[in-house]
Amino acid sequence: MAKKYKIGVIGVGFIGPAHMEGIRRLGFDVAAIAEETQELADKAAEHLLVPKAYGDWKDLIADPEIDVVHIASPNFLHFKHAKAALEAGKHVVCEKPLAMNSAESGELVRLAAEKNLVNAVNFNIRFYPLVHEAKAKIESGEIGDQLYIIQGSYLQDWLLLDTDWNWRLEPELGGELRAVADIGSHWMDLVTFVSGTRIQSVFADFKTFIPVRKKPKKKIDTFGGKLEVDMEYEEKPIHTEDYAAVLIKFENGARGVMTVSQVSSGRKNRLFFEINGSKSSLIWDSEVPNQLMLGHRPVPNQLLIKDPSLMTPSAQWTASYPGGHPEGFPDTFKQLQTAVYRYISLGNFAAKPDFPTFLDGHRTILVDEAILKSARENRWVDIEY
Ligand code: NAI
Ligand code: SOE
Repeated sequence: MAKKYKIGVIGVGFIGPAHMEGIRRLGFDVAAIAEETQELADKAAEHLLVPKAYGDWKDLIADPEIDVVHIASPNFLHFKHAKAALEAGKHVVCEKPLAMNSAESGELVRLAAEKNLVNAVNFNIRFYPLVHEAKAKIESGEIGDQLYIIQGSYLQDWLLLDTDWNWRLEPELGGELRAVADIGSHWMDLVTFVSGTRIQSVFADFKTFIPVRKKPKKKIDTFGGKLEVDMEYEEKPIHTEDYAAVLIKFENGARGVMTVSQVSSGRKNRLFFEINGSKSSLIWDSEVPNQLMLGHRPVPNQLLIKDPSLMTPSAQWTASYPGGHPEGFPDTFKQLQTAVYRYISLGNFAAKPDFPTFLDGHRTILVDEAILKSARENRWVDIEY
């Protein structure tokens, strides 16, 4: 019988509980959580029904009962948390972006390999069933021998107003890049996964539409950062991009463009991609994730509604429910973790992982850095993997 893993989660704000839900759906125990203070940890543990609450993440990592550490803290802490967990001999599932820069992410890749520990980055969007199906269709040649154009966007509106606030707006906490690293990282990982080709060079244009924002003096939640009447605030200059457009050349010769924005009214959390091949096209929208459009020239277009019996065998496992039973955002966490924990259970860490690893997280950061350089220097920049 498979081992019943004991898992520790660091950071249980917005997304930590989504990790926990996935872990519990697989039948494993969330044995402990860690938060910024003991008070926050105790409160969250009571609410989320967790037996152990740590006010210091080092104690969670040192806990001998914990087999795997999930990291869902703000970006600037990922490197510190992941490094300590690996040094303590724990497998790690870390949120994106893996680290604040490629020096850090490269060190994590090397350390995980040296310690022979399983390492995953939570690029969860890969695990919508029809995303796996899109990849299978490209691999089978259904879209054509050649991919011509890979384009799309990731648009949100939760930072539209100057009264919207979150730690992601502060470079020391979120990183030098905002929209690109926070949501563009998902898009770039996704199209690389689906198309099977990496980004070779980039030309970027950035804009910060809201140069000064009102930062509330009290702590507020992700996606809940609305300044309330009478709330005290301070004015903060903003140095990270609200919007970016990035022209892309892919290694296989395809061309593309990615648009990201956190100030696009009406777009709540919409990742969109369209891949045009020499024969057909694939079109997918994360806000309607159970539909994949297949675009054709000589015959009418098709709309594939998620249904494992209509999917390619290699992609079928990502759909847990039959056709007509939609799967959504929380299911992607469960499926990514299914892949990770299956791999841990099988114990052959020389095998190719079927989930995003620290190497994928590192490569995305290398692309992020090239995008930043391009925007600053107003020129094409190649990525050196
Ligand atoms: P959040 O601010 O809602 O939650 C972060 C939590 O970490 C907070 O509860 C905070 O108190 C806690 N924390 C801060 N310092 C800590 C410390 N020293 N020790 C332990 N806990 C500490 O942020 P959110 O939105 O949950 O994002 C967390 C991470 O997850 C980010 O890196 C973000 O990029 C990523 N994310 C990924 C998503 C995905 O779909 N893959 C979705 C949302 C976030
Ligand atoms: C905020 O932009 C955010 O929570 C990102 O950090 C996540 O990665 C994305 O999945 C949803 O939006």
